[in-house]
Amino acid sequence: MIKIAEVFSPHQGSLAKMVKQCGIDHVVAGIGLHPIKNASPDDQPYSCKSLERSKSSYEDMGFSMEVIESRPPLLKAKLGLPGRDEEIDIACELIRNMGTVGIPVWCYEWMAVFNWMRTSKDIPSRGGALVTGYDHSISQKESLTEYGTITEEQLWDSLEYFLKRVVPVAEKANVKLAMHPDDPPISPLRGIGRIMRSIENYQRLLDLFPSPVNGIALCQGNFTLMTDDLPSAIRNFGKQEKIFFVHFRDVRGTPEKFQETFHDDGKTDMLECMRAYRDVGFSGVCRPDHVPTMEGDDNNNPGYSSIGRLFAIGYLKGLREAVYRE
Ligand SMILES: [Mn+2]
Repeated sequence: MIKIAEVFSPHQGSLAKMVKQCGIDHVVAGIGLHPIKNASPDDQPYSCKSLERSKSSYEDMGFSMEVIESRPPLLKAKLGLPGRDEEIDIACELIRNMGTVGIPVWCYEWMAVFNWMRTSKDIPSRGGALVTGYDHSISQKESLTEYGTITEEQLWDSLEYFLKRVVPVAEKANVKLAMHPDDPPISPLRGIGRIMRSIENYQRLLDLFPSPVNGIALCQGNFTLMTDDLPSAIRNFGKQEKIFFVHFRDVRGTPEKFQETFHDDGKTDMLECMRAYRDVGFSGVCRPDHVPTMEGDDNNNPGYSSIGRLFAIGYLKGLREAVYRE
């Protein structure tokens, strides 16, 4: 059965309690992984010792640590710049140590320079709840970055270089590599190409290294902008046993102009998506992603309102119960 999780740091004790009260037993770790200058190997945040400590902290709060969703710096690796080998060394070290400590999935991404991009983070949605949105006509008005133009082929080359080193390490460590899509799934952004933005490109990633550890973080909010039939895409990748992790969220609109929504208020047939995960036998982790900021919460961390998460967890649990009882 699909597992439901939430993402938080070991320091978010109050949120962890709320999540626990909703009956959630799994956690996606959002932990800092930036190398610390002059620290001993054991004190690096990606060392076995540090990962072991995080895992114990989560266990003390009642959660098993199933996924790491943060990354050490990979900008040079993505842009193919000098120094990339040192960055990749650290990624390999992280993966090896995840294997030793027993954390089965690493969610990474290949968005260079920008991570998820929005043009507004306080659009009033249902009942005045605040959501984020993206409008390509606005973001395109901004100039190129200091990195100039980065083509999609450059990114495919750097990704191949990265995976050539990382996949064998992940295979040996038995850690799954779950590629998160580009958000928004559109290319280029201010001159920076984006490659993980279509169903075809995902298949290209899978075919590049046909390994049991090379797979997908299926962030529904992005995938549903790549296709009008998300349940079929889930069935397609699920049958190939390539879905390693799921982000459960929804949007309304197109890749060029969309806004996020409550989980029961977007363009996607969420019930049919849950049926698809069930039918392909997906037994990995799904977490709510980007929730509206609801009354009573501030909008300091758009997409991650605590109260908004409670609605999402409840809705997700209800869908799961309905589908697995059918
Ligand atoms: Mn996501």
